[in-house]
Amino acid sequence: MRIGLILTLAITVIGSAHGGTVTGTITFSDPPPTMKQIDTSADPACAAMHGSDPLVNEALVLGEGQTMGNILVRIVSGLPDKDFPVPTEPVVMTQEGCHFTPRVAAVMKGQTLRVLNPDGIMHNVNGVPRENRPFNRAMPKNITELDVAFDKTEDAFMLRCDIHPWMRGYVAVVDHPFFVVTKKDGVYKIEDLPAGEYEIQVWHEKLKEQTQKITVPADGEVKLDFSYAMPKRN
Ligand SMILES: [Cu+2]
Repeated sequence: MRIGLILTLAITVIGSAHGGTVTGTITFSDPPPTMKQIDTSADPACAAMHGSDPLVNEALVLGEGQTMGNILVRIVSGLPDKDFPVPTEPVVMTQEGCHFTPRVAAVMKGQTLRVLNPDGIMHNVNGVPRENRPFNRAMPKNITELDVAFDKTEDAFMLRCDIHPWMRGYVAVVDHPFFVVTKKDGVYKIEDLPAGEYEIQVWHEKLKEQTQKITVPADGEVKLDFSYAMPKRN
């Protein structure tokens, strides 16, 4: 009986160490624009990879119910001022099929961003950060992997491939682990937050950012949805 009691107590303590959760869905509220097909004919190798299913502009990626993919969701203020452990696993983006996948990613400061080129053709990775050091590396077909890391936090900046001008990727550098990039289902979940008041921000490459205040209770879950609309033309 004694052992049973001790186990129960241990589980309770682990449970409370998990902290609070903030979760929600990001949707697009307007009729979606038709995204243009990309003309990849400048590189027949890219065109051949897509055949009858050509690439389209991925600046707006919607799921069922107009949920939005490629939204970076992160806590932007309220966290304790401390160093959070940096994952040893890299964040991986690939240039496979002549487009960046995922198109949007975030890494922690000091964490490796690994860009793969499995296409067997020439790409390059031209990163144009403002805070961190810019980088521009050729990815000939025999270089299938490029590792980069960043020593300053930075809002999302663009990655390009100059050989295929339609290729676009975005990378943000964060100094904590409380961020996520949505898949097509538009759902985000940020867990293990200490109880407290925060600002949470969503970012889209064209529709920019929205910030909201939230209060996260210990062990509780806060639900907060966001919605984007087409920008108003003046
Ligand atoms: Cu390329």
